[in-house]
Amino acid sequence: MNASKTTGYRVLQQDEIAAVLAREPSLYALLGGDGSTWRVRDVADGNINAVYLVDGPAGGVCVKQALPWVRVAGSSWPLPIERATFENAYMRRIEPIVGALVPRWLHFDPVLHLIVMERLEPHIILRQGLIQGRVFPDAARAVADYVAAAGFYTSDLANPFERKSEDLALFSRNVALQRITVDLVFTDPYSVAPRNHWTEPWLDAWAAALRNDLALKTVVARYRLNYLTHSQALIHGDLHSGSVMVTEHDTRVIDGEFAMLGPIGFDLGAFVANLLMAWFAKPGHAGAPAAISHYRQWILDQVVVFWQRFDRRFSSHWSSHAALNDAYPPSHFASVAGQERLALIQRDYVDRMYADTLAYAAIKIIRRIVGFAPVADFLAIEDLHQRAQAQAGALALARDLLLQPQHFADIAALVDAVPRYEKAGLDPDLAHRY
Ligand code: SR1
Ligand code: MG
Repeated sequence: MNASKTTGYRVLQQDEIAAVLAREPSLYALLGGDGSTWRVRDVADGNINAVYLVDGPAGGVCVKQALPWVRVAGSSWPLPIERATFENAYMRRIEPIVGALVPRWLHFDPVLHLIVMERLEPHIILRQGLIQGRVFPDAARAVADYVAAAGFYTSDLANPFERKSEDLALFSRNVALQRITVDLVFTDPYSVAPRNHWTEPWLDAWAAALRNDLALKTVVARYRLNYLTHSQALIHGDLHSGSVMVTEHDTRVIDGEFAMLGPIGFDLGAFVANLLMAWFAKPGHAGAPAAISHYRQWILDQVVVFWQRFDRRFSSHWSSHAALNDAYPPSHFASVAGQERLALIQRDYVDRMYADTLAYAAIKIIRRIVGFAPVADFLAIEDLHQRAQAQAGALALARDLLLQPQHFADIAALVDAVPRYEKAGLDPDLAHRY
């Protein structure tokens, strides 16, 4: 569908963008001038949508249009344009909760399925920054704050169930993108699927081992079901390092089109997975050995910062939030004993999210190495044998995270263990570390 007579939707060409924006008075004023000199650049970087940056004499905006297909695959892979409606609804819901951790939302055109948001400048995609070996001192903390606030304030812990039901009714209709996740994240990597790719032939044995490991597929199935049924909070649904834009002192989460009611650990695991993949890929990128080793330590430190900050912030939202909720009604826990019990309940709740985080991180790592949509961190390693060695290390860690989580009892144990997987190697039978 390039154009639809019934809905008025059409795929915009780059030279039409300025005229479409100029129709909207607030955008016309924000960009300044008369529109004829606005500079429009195609900066699409993700897998799915068209994205443009538009600069005028007074300011700039970022424009995102949902295409009727997956951008990197073309018209052979159709995808409903309504995903932009869900992204708009997610941002409207989440912005009052997370404030400046997202770009300012400027406009949504429900006919063209076009989103206009603040142009982030001089931000870059976190994944690119990690590949370049740049340090972003606040990023892990900020993303942790985002997940803690968004997760807590959209959960049953902070709302009467009627409010949560409204979110559920709306976002449970975002099925096209959930289908992508079910297939690409949870299912295809463990099957022979036409969209799967890996670093051939080096990872052939690993791909086969993942397909043939019934114990592993049993754990993955448990988490696929958890993803489908555990409507814990409104989650972002695709919180990898390509969904975060950074400067040294500012961090924004973007791309909420996969939003759904799901387990908070799915978002936490996505972010942890992408930090860990950056760690495994790093020796394949340019740089002096000492600098690379220093940078890798910084990445592992960020995994710890991320989890600990999330734990602290989520727990403190819970402790300080007195509003009506149907999960743990204040009337049940008002006594001293009740408060003590609530503290234990709180600890258990966060511990369960930690377990989910590890499992989803592992599943996210596997999907990026033997499924569709590889990450640039590994693709930046030109030598295919070296790339496969780095990926094999990440796969070996992921497998142990799923099959032997008891060895990663807390975040310190996780980051202590990671370097042991560096040389896990291309033979999956020899790659076990426990
Ligand atoms: C067809 S979309 C492939 C992937 O890109 C997105 O960022 C999601 O991670 C999705 O699974
Ligand atoms: Mg995206």
